Amino acid sequence: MRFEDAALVVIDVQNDFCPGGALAVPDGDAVVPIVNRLAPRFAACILTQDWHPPGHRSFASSHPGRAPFETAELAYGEQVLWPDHCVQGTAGAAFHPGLATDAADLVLRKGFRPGIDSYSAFHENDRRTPTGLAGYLRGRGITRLCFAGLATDFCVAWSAVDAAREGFEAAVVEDACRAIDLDGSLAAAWDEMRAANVARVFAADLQPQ
Ligand code: VGL
Ligand code: ZN
Repeated sequence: MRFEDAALVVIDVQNDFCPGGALAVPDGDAVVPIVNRLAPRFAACILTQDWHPPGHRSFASSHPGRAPFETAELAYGEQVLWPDHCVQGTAGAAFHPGLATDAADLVLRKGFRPGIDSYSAFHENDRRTPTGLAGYLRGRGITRLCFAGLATDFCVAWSAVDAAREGFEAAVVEDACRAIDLDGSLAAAWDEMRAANVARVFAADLQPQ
């Protein structure tokens, strides 16, 4: 079985989000074999890559006196301040070495504007600036999206909710994701996804019948 009108969107499976990385998601590398098995079942596979310039405004190090995981008010609203991570061209920004990147049709980089973070693969955190992904998918006739990767409660959730708002049928493959879970952020993310009509599925649900 192949989902002809469906794409797997693999969010930020990069070294900095895996154990040993600058913003390590617990057990983050566990998604790699699951994603590699799922990707060939879809008509399209899209990888996103968090891709920040040095000194990005989402970095706590850009805000004197502030520490990682605090929040700050930026021009577009509240923003969590992160440890420096996924700096363009660094080993931390590279995909996990086990990820089957050759099978991807598109690598979408996000978070490259110095002053705006971009959790979602569709819009930057100002909720307005598009990344261009919706147009790409529509141009290919893709209507259904399954999301996997890191982290469930930030970039995966924001991407899936945006996808549903853009009119795509969206599902998150729960066991193909791992979360940061900052102060209840994982439960809040699932609540938001449910409210946005994002389906919650498991990799086994996507196997051939
Ligand atoms: C992410 C925090 C900062 C993510 C990216 O991929 O979930 N989280 N940048
Ligand atoms: Zn980031």
